[in-house]
Amino acid sequence: MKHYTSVNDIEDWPKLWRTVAKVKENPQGRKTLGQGKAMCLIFLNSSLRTRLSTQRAAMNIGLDTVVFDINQGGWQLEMVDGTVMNGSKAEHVKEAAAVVGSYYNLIGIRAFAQLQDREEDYQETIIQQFKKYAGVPVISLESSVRHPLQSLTDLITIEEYKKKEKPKVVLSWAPHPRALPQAVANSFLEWMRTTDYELVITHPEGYELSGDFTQGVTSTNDQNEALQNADFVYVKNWSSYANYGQVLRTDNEWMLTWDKMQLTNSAYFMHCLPVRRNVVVSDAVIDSPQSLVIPQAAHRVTAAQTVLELLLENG
Ligand code: SN0
Repeated sequence: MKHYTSVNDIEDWPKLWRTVAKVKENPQGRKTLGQGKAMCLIFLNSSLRTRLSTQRAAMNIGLDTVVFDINQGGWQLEMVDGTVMNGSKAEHVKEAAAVVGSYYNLIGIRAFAQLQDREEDYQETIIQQFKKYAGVPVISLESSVRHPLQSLTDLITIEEYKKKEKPKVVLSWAPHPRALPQAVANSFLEWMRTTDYELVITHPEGYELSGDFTQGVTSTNDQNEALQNADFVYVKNWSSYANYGQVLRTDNEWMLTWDKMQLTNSAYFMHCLPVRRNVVVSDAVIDSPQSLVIPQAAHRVTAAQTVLELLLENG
């Protein structure tokens, strides 16, 4: 594996699963793999799980980390090649990425969608530019389009908790007061499509995701219908893709409640966190034994460590 920015970066699935199993069994099993090496985690946006789980994973394999909240103390980076830089941006990513790459063996970067210009966001410019200019492996810590560390976590969690070979997995939209990116949902679909699970997506009209991610996936605007016999319910808000970045409704009809959970096959509840209680999901659901949010979040370390090990093994 050369970079880790989407599901397509996985070259060897059997090896990935062998690594996941070893990391789960003994997280401290390869304490010297990262010795003498270091990773820089660059954040343009807030983080709790991604930052702390990646640092914890690095610790387990002896890899040093530095966190750089680039908005606090870094230069504003110009991302577009060929720009006349006479505005507010002091440094071009061409130099910045190359310099960080000369100091560190791995670079992680988080850059959320801006939700203003769809074409711009969907080019994933920041991650692409880092891949182009850093000269070292780049790990997405959530880009404008994807969140692959979260999706690997989700897959590991479903594999661990599933009670049948092909569980029914439902991705349900939920309300939220703010406009959120589509990255978690896009990425979840991209990863789930590599499995033979029964996958269903449900959302109100106007919340269709990009066809690149939903192609071939069963979709319905009837949440109750989707929830019938579900084994896993993955809830997430995203803003509109068609009316890009807009919040089309804020009523609570689509909140996941204990009543709705009764339609399912005693489904497990999943969410990437952070979650707005009693907006996205009711207390009764998230506080029930069917909620996986804490073990799911714990597997962020499993996923990050697996990815770091696979990248470091390459050289
Ligand atoms: C981010 C998102 O992409 O939806 C990160 C999820 C891992 N979530 C938020 O920004 C939530 C912010 C809020 O105000 O609830």
